[in-house]
Amino acid sequence: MNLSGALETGFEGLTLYPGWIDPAAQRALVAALEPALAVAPPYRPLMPRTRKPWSIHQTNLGSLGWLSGEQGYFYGERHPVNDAPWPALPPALLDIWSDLAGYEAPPECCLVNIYQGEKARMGLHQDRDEMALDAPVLSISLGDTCIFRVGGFARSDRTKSFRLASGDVMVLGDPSRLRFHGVDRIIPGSSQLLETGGRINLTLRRVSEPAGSR
Ligand code: MD3
Ligand code: FE
Repeated sequence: MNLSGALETGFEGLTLYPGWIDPAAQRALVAALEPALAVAPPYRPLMPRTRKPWSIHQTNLGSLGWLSGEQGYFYGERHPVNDAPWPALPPALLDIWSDLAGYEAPPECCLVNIYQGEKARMGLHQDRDEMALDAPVLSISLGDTCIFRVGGFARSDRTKSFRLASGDVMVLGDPSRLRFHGVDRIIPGSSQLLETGGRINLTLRRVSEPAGSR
């Protein structure tokens, strides 16, 4: 698909590329994730204040992983359970970033969010733990379709809902980078990609300002 496949979302800087990753490439991505998830097994993060487990499982790929723990939200170089360094970013993910991010430096983090079952969701939040806020966030959806919600810059601002299906890529850049967003629910059985059902979201982020910038 070319860039004209991009869909206007009504929010400047927020672009949806429906079906950007074709079915064969989606299967290849899932196959590339398998050995990485063996090195960095998905775990259930804990909410910083309440220490309640999230409804989803997470893990990371890349030089820095996004973590949620008693200390709050932060980036770290090692898996919180097995202390191993995160596995490398698969070349296919670096290619998608080069094609769509329009940013001079590669991503440092791929947060893997795994939604399994009726209760899996992600509450309304902002992505603001990165120093490179000039870099976009790139989100890849695999497996079951989700109902995704985007709002404004305050939690109480009105929101708009979208569906994200398997193979869709979304780019969240300036001036939408700090919009509130969340995942309301997954539509069970909407994709056959994952043997176990559910949805995998891959969120690519640049964390640190590239050397020599500014
Ligand atoms: C809109 N993940 O990991 S990705 C996250 O589908 C996260 O699992 C969701 O939010 C998921 O932080 C949504 C899409 C996304 C990411 C960042 C955004 C949408 C965004 C930043 C601003 C606006
Ligand atoms: Fe987010």
